[in-house]
Amino acid sequence: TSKKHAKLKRGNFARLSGKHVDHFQSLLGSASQVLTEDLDGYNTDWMNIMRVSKILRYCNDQKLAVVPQGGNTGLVGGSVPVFDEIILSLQLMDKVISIDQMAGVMVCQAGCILEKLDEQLADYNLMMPLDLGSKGSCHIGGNVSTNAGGIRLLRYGSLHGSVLGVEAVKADGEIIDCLSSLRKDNTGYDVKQLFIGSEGTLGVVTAVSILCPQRPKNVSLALLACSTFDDVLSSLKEARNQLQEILSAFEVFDNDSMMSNQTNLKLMNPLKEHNFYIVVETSGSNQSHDEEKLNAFLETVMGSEIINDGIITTEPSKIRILWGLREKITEGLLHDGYCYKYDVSLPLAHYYRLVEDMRVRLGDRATRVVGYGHVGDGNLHLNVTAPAYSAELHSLIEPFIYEYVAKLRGSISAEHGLGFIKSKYIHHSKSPQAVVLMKQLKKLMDPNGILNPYKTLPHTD
Ligand code: FAD
Ligand code: S2G
Ligand code: ZN
Repeated sequence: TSKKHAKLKRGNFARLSGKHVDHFQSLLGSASQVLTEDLDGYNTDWMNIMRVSKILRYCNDQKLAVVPQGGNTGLVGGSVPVFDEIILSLQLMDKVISIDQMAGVMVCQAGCILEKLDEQLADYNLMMPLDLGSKGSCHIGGNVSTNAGGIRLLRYGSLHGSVLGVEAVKADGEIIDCLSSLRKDNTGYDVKQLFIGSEGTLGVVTAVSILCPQRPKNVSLALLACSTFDDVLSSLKEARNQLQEILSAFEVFDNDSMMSNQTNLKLMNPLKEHNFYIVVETSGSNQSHDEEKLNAFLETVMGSEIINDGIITTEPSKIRILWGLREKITEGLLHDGYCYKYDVSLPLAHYYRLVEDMRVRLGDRATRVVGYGHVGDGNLHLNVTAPAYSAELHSLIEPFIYEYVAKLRGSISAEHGLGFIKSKYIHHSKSPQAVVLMKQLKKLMDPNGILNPYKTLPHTD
């Protein structure tokens, strides 16, 4: 690993020894074979909050660096060691603690898988307030730690709003119990917010209390197509105006993304070829009311030729297929060879101009330059693919893209976090004073710096 990070010096952390492993085994008791044996099928909840606390206290005393790990689906290198840090997996802390159907609040352990939580909530007519393409593997603890966004943020907001409580363990083993389920509690600083989005650098999240919306009675999905990005924005404006509270997702992807789906994943484009495709999802409780609003919206956008083509369905299996065209873009692009991934927030007027400018800048050095994402949140996923990694192509993309975004006062990481690969670019989106304050908080909460070192905060200066 040190070759990978030639320039980066390993921090002065201890090296794991047999003495350390013996101690961990003494802490884990009968569960200790988990340390050496394959975790699959291991079905006893061997790790509880006290064990996490003892493990961290020991690591802190011994100056052993630790990487907290959830579903390992993060995209910025935050959940894997940089040198020889110990991985602290939460995957076996996967219990739902309570579901209050009346209040619409669920409390669960950090290692619960997002998709499984959503399935369990269905029995209570509730749902998770977030939905990501990685839902089959990502953990709620990882979602909270990355402040994950996803396709439902447009309707249900950020985890900074829907997470009501967090239980976490600090580097010294101290348990911070903020596992409230109250909607309103204005007593002092809202310290749980420190663990939301801090990517495992301030504490290990062990449990979450989260507000779960009512599960919609009917969902409709429209895949629309148009020629210009201005048409996309006009459709967004019209959707907000006419669909209002039933609008549950509004995603865009360009034809280059669609071509990658078709070529690399053999997915079918149900429409003719167009420059842009839009996924509009409505979720409501009254079928006829919802249909009336959706039809009025479609009449407006198709009638005024903003939209040239489209299909609509309420059939769950067809909805999944159409969502797949958007959610599988990530997977398809990897078939081109190497993928440079960027997840930025931009003012909507510049949202797609960056893709066009990047295409001109890279020319035929790139296989594909695609733009897709949560346009309703101003969040663009710009991906560049090539047959293999090339330092020359990389240097044409970075720092150009970060400077471009910074000039427009956008964010160089809208939802994926900074992790290891983007931490050094934090100054493009945060003021020097803010970065100093972050470092002071880190020093206060993790004085030995053992939690996820080299991540989130710049490790240069
Ligand atoms: P991991 O990858 O295991 O960890 C992520 C970070 O959180 C690391 O820094 C890790 O140290 C820390 N961490 C994990 N668990 C804990 C814990 N219990 N306590 C403290 N720190 C912890 N992200 C989005 O925001 N929106 C999307 O739409 C989206 N779509 C995706 C689609 C695909 C196909 C893929 C592969 C990824 C996508 N992601 C998306 C990125 C990723 O799924 C999210 O960042 C997710 O929240 C990571 O969860 P995880 O459990 O896999 O965390
Ligand atoms: C999405 C997933 C990862 C990527 O599809 O919304 O967040 O950047 C992304 O392709
Ligand atoms: Zn995304």
